[in-house]
Amino acid sequence: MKRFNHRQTGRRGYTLIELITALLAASVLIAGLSSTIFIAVKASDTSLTPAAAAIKGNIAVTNLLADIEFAESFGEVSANSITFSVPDRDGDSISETIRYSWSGTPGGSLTRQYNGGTVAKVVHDVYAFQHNLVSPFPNLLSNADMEAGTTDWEAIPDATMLGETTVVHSGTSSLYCYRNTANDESGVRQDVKAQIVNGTQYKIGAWLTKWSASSPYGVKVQLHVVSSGGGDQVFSSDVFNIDKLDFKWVTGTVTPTWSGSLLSAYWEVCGVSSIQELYVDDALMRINPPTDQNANISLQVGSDPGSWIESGVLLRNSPL
Ligand SMILES: [Ca+2]
Ligand SMILES: [Ca+2]
Repeated sequence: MKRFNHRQTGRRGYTLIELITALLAASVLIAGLSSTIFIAVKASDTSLTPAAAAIKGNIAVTNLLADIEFAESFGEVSANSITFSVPDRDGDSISETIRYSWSGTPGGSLTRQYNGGTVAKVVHDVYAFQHNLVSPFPNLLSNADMEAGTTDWEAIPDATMLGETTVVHSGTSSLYCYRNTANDESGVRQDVKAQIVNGTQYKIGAWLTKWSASSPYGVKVQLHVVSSGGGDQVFSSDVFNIDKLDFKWVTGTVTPTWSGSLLSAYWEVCGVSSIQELYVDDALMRINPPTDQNANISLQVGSDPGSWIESGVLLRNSPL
């Protein structure tokens, strides 16, 4: 009878501690592998079908158009970037500045920056971004935002003007003006004799408010020209009423025409009924665009041209 040596031929079982240790090691390994796979998939984003990419693109374009529809002025306008301001959204009477930008590198992100804050990604994996916006006609006024204080500005006759740093529409400076005697008007002006062209239509405007809580003031912006043939002529916007510490955009389109030689020309803001005082900021005088303005935006998310999205909106404030 053959005897078997148990120690030589049999197999010992695993202890509970060994099993638990092995399971723990395996779970750590699996967790590491799965996160690596997840990162790799996310980086390539190969799962994005043209239809899914088009949905992402459509959401981005819709949000951009919702911002730009209410643009009141444009700053930087280039092939891949658009900067514009929109009316105050947070109740501080200061407009908000929004910038959309794409690097131009296929696969880069379309970004949005709000009031110079963090650059946020709107949508990833952008392969094309186009718009029909043109550089705005330049503002013909100098120191139009009053950030250089009273430089290039003067009070209208019978008024006094000061630099202002507390009540502002944008930045840190505006102008404050007040009448000298009870029957005068307050207002400011800038010499535009070198800029103005006979028979050209201009858009003029300024942000205005006042300090006193008395009844609203009637105010207007205008081009005031004196020529040898036409004498003293004023081309004014409508009259707007302004209230206490609530900046209002006072604007109009005017076409100054005169005969003979031009003797003087001023962009002016003034009251219409012996108003006492005014704050003035962000003044404008520029050639008026000839037609209604649409913002058309195109976006392609992902490398497949089938995801191309194109949409547009009428700019409510015709700010270009
Ligand atoms: Ca604001
Ligand atoms: Ca300012």
